[in-house]
Amino acid sequence: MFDYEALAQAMGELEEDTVVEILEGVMADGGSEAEKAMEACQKGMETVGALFEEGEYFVGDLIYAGELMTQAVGILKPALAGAESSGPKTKMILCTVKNDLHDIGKNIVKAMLEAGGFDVIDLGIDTPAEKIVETAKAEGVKIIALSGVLTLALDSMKEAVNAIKAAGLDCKIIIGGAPVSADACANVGADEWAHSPQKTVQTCKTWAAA
Ligand code: B12
Repeated sequence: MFDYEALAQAMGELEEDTVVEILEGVMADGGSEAEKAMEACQKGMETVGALFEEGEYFVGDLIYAGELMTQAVGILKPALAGAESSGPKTKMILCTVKNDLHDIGKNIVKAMLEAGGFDVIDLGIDTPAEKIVETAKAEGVKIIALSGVLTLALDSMKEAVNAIKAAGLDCKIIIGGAPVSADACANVGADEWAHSPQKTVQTCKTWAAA
């Protein structure tokens, strides 16, 4: 059992050496506790966000926190993603919506979807609605996952859902990220919402099998 409080604290205080040391310890047995470690890292990111709001941290700290979290995900990824499933892959689109540059959560979801048997077309960050529609048409995609971390991202998600519907595309849409909730989902007009990458994989599998 690792000291996950210490991990969350080290992440919040941006102590790279401690974070890496604990995570390498977690991975020593193949990463059976990788999910707990990931939760602790996310808790640490919440501290980073709070300290930023309080004016204690600045944008430079957010950038460094982003790099540290990306490094943490890289260490834990082999255990989080699990075994790659075999068989035919369903194509789907994943992106961070327009005006939002956060991609750490999206990249975690991507790794889990790929391990769950999806061929993920990753459109990256700050993705305009037109690009999503264009790609869905060109690739014949039936499942679209939209990520966003800023509260403002909900407006871009709504714009994207409206554009997908206006183009007459028969796609299922799931939204995810910190500001997403059941109410937000209803307002945006998406089919489903999730915070956990695991729920995303389950939902997309159900859609792919329908
Ligand atoms: C790192 C970081 C950055 C980095 C991002 C680097 C990167 N490559 O992503 C940088 C420095 C670029 C950045 C910039 C900014 N940031 Co910032 N950032 C953060 C921070 C500290 C961590 C975000 C993160 O990666 N969390 C860890 C990941 C793993 O969590 P996650 O994204 O929520 O993803 C999980 C779930 O939500 C879910 N999920 C995610 N996507 C999806 C998709 C689907 C389909 C599903 C189902 C699930 C799902 O799965 C993931 C794993 O569990 C947060 C604080 C916080 N509490 O989150 C602030 C935070 C998000 N940032 C904030 C702000 C204000 C900004 C800036 C405006 C700062 C500025 N003044 O310039 C800019 C905005 C730039 C822009 N236009 O996007 C605010 C947002 C406030 C708001 N509510 O809108 C926060 C909350 C900080 C705060 N408390 O003030 N930021």
